[in-house]
Amino acid sequence: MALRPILHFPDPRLRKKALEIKEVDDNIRQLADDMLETMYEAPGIGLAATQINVQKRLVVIDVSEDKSSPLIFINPEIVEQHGEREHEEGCLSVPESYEMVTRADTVCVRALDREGKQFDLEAEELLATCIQHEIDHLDGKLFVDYLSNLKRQRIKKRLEKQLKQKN
Ligand code: GNR
Ligand code: NI
Repeated sequence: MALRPILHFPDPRLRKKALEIKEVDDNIRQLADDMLETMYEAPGIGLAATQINVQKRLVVIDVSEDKSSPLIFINPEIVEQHGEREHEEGCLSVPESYEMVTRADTVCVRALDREGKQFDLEAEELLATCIQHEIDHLDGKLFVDYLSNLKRQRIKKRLEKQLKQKN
């Protein structure tokens, strides 16, 4: 197991599109375990491989209260979606920003599990929001892209300033 550093907006590597995983092997399972460890340590409720600079379509999520329900999604796709709902979002790649984002209310996601077996999952509430947020990461998209240019610029300036102070 290993912790992996998380990229921060506006790092251009967060804009790369992740590639389909052709075979679910031990390397992919190891990557998923590292991502879960990194997510729990952060702490966060989800993590996409893009956030740790790996261009593979792999997402981990745990929205349970006691962090007892790790979910792994390989090559996730939304195959059905219904309604609209606003929810406050944050992102480990955009520290200390929390903003309302409108997304689908419920989704059906299709993915492969850690054995490479396909499954469908109906999601609502926080899980539905999180799945959409994570699939966006795989496509190089961030929740700040749904905000006004002004808000996004403010967040960018703040994070760039923080980065300079650290270096
Ligand atoms: O930890 C996280 N919380 C969260 C809250 C509302 C909507 C989405 C999220 S995902 C985020 C972790 C993260 O950045 N995943 O990419
Ligand atoms: Ni995120």
